[in-house]
Amino acid sequence: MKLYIYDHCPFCVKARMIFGLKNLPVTEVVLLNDDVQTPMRMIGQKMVPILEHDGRFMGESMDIIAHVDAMDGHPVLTGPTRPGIGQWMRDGQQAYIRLILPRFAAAPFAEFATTGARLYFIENKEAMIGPFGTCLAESDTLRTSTNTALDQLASLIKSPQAVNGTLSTDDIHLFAHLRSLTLVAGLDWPAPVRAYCQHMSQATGIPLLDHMAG
Ligand SMILES: N[C@@H](CCC(=O)N[C@@H](CS)C(=O)NCC(=O)O)C(=O)O
Repeated sequence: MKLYIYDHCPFCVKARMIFGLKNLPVTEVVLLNDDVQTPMRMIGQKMVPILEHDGRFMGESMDIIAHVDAMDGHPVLTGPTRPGIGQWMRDGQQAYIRLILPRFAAAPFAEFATTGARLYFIENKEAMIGPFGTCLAESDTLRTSTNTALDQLASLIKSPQAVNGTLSTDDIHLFAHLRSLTLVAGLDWPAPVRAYCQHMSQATGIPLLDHMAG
């Protein structure tokens, strides 16, 4: 199986997670961010993640996860979800987007290996949220609200192994979200949230982004 991704992309992190959690081999292929043709040819949209399996292509991270988790008859995402986890992510979404997009754009990800690929990202995302310079100027305020939210999340985490105690799709969404936030320098990570990130990073084989935080 091959998984076409961008390294920064939280939806791709979700799809990558299931392979790590199930210890299944997959070849990850990082596309350049301005490569429109390859994803268009595969799924008719300029969108990742894309799974290639037995000559067929599948888009949509959660479809890929359901497909891969069911493949061997031993699913790992068996636990119930809790509405509070999804709500926590939705509540912080605006600050999250404004913190992470400008930092994605400046980081040394393989999908931005060419200037054209990086510019493609910047132009597209600035069209969505406005100039990155404005977002970066708001960093202190955005960090303050995110720190408050991380404190709240600490009390929601039942175990470093699984936010609700047993692995579920909440872990897929939450780890993908938190991994992006590790690119933001100067956040105060409560110990339970940090332990959760570290455990999930190890269990999935997906590195956190602290080493390139800014
Ligand atoms: N619904 C899709 C969303 C995937 C998505 O939004 N991917 C983004 C990257 S994070 C993308 O490919 N956007 C097009 C682009 O960046 O040009 C899924 O969950 O797989």
